[in-house]
Amino acid sequence: MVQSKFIYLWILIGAACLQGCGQNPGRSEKEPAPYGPVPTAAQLNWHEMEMYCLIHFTPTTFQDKEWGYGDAPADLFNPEHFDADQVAEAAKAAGFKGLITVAKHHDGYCLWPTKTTDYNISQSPWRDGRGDMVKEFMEAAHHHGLQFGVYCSAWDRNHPEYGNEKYAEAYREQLRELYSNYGTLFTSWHDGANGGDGYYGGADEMRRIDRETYYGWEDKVWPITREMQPGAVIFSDVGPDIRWIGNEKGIAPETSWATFTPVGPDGGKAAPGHIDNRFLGTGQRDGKFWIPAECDVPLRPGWFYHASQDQQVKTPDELFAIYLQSVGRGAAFNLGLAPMPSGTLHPADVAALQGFGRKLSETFGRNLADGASFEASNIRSQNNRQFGPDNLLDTSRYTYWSTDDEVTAPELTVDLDGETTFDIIRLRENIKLGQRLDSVHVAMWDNNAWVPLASATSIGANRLIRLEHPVTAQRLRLRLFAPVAVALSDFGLFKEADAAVTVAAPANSGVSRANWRITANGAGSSALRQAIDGRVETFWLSREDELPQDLTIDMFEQQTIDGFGYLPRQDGNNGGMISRYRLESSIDGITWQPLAEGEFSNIVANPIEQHIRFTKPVSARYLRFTAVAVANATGNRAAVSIAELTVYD
Ligand code: FUL
Repeated sequence: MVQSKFIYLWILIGAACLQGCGQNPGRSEKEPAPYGPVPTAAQLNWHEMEMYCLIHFTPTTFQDKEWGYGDAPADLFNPEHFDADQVAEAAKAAGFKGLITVAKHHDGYCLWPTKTTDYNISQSPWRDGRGDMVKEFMEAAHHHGLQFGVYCSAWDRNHPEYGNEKYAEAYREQLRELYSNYGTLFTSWHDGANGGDGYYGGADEMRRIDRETYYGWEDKVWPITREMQPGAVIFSDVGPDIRWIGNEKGIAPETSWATFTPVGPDGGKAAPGHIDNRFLGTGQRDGKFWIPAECDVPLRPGWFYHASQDQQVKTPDELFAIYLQSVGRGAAFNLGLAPMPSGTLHPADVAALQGFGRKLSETFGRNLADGASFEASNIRSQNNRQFGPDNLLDTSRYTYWSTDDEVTAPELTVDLDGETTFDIIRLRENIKLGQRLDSVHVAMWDNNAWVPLASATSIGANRLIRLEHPVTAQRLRLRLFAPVAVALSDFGLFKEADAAVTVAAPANSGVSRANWRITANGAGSSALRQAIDGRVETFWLSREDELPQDLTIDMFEQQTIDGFGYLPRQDGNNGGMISRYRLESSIDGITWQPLAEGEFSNIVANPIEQHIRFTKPVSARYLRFTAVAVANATGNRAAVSIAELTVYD
């Protein structure tokens, strides 16, 4: 008995010593306790990737649309020069770390030989019906050292059983196939667009589903992903691993927390396409789960290739600005790539990607803070070097400077190795310990005083602070505020490099609108001028009225034209956006010829100019543009909004 007490005492002393004696204690006993939710291993991998591409290439490409209706003949898809390697190589050159292939988009066409539907690649003349495009993209990704992921649209406008349990099970089976045959996936990507009108095996009708319950996301779908692809993060607007930022511009708000609590629009359970979207962008400081954001944006205005957008490829500078506002705000940058019908990326796209890659590596290739010395107001565990500020300059995201638990507002002085000119400051936390910092304030020593330089909230995995102008300094000071001990893992200074190339000729701005007369619903030219004033920020909003509503344009003289553009309002509100249209032309304003009719797909998430290309040039003086349906309108009455109307010759 006495002996066992003695042994027990020694064990206690030993344990206490492990915690407090010596300079190299067991790390886990000394580390600050994690704060709030923390990322999983799959999420850590995703954070480290920072950027990846999403490839849209289906029969919809061949129809020159953004959303296929599900009625394209299966053999329409025939990319004669398909080259997955060219796509992967261009993505790699830009510094992207992964490729996601749209294995099936809303048109329902499967790019792999699935057993779940005949509407798939085996019905295509491509590779004599024996091809597997998902596999070719996967092999190309791996060949270039990129991780691979899949997007399989839940909404299927082709499947005859869409809306009933048979399709819901077929969808889950499609995921099982994709999870079985295409290696280790880094993500399974899902969007919120589901339910609406479609071909549905010829039924050609509207099918609404209960977005919360139909697919069985939580009970049936996510468990398949977890079991078959445990390393994959699941993306959708509600997570569960990665959330949508809430726009398709690629931009996160300045403050964007990785923590978030998904809630349905009614306050109940959330599901993809069924969410209270107020906090998608900012996240929530007290969010219950680690669900960081992804910013998705296409390289061109649309997600699919349209020859009419060849002049509108984003430039390396634009891509860089997006990078700063996505990756630089703790989110991921998901860039949409769209092969041409031939099966490769347009040369303008490749040039933009290469230029962006060069700009990124020239800017971030060297940390200008290298060689700096630090003085911290506090270092955890009596200046234990394991927690010292030198960790800020190694390349690990997980070694860090930390303070004692009670020190939650420390200060760090940085003496740079000589006068240094920079315009980007990088900060990172060791997110394995959660998102701890409330804010960081940076000042520079100038004229014998500390001058405020920049402040930031929501640091997390990566925060890039872009200064308005480059500054030159030798001493900087960081003041940090957190509810707990800090765990800062990185400090970097960079100077934005000049763009390596400029791309894109000016876009066609359309025929002159100077002498147009335009009338609608009793409203005359003056009220409607905002729809043709050349200013994208103004828009015309009609009175709420029965649909359809039309307007007439008198171009003053007869012209030969081959296209029409409708730009929806750009103020962030989606009221009055036209989702179905009709367009007619006339020479005398009395007899009218039908020109085009159809859908403006994805207009709410991506409110870009909707370009209607005529099958052949048309001679006309008058045009009648009819709003047949308005997005999100309930019932048959709606107001119609128009930022700009353009006619192309
Ligand atoms: C959206 C879809 O509706 C678009 O067509 C596109 O695929 C985009 C990436 O996601 O939700």
